Amino acid sequence: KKLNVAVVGATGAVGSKMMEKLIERKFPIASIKFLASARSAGKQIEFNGENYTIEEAKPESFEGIDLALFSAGGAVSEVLAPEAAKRGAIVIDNTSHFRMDPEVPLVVPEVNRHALKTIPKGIIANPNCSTIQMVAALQPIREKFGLTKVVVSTYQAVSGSGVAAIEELREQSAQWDAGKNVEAKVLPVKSDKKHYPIARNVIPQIDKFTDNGFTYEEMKMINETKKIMEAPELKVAATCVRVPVVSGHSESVYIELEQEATVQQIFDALTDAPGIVLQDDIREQLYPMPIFAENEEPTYVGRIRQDLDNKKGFHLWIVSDNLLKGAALNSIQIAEAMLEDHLL
Ligand code: A2P
Ligand code: 11C
Repeated sequence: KKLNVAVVGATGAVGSKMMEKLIERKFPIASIKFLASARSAGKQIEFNGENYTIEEAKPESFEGIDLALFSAGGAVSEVLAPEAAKRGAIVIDNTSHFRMDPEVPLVVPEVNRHALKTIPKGIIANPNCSTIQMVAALQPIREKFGLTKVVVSTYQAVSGSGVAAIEELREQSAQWDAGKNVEAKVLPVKSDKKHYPIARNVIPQIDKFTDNGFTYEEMKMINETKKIMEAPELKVAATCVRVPVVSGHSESVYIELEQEATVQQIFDALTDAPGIVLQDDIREQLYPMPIFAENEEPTYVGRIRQDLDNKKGFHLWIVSDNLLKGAALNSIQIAEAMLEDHLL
């Protein structure tokens, strides 16, 4: 079966990776259109050796579309995802807008593929990038030993904040090297009051602050993990930090299991787990890093250690390309799973 596909936000950091993955994974496409804002309408975009004209995303753009991949920000999804669904498209939405809606499945296929069977609104949410790689790595461990607690600190790449943040890091690095003033306009959050340089810095703020002192990014990791794992009782805490890396989110994760386990048993649980590559040999100084993960599909896990005070406690280091497994790849994998299960 071939599908009529629309990519919304085609000019963005995630949209362009979606295009790459559609080609690389030979996704069955009958027709495809590329949508963005009015600013891009009329410009040419290349896909699989052919030129296409970018169109402004409007409700009518979705007539006849079977699959709409959204990555143009929450405000665009809020308005246009229901319009696409109303016209019969299945929407896979990369923004946070619908994720906590009980009628919208929030899916990482390796963890909760079964949730794709019921799509009351015609909309499926793709989780936050830092959540996806964490739950993908923890699920195989959880299946064997149970999971009661997760404490994570992230080291997140600037591409998570879009094309403008990637450019900002490049410009600031050049400004530093030229001995000029470093200008900050985008990070940590474009719409927040203050901006700080990311070049030669780390910023302990991703997204705005909520009323409880955690940021929205931290609350996304907490709430989305519980929803995807269908575990409201799971204890989760997160501290999310931006680092001057272009692509590849890293995470230091402490977990507590229901049952005692050994490091070897954790290794065994992760070996051959879908989408996971164990990268853990300290004698060879082998551990996951963004430079290994960039442009790669797997989630890499290493530095696995048993806690020194708690036999049920383990420390892990998890790295994945935030634009791939964290966004574009996971979205395409959702669509592939639906095709396989005859749901699309
Ligand atoms: P455009 O390039 O026309 O602004 P990123 O996350 O990398 O910043 O990319 C955001 C994506 O969302 C871009 O493709 C951008 O298109 C798109 N976008 C932004 N605003 C709108 C809008 N109002 N309607 C449709 N697409 C939009
Ligand atoms: C970041 N995780 O790295 C964010 C980007 O909810 O989809 C994705 C935000 C989201 O900035």
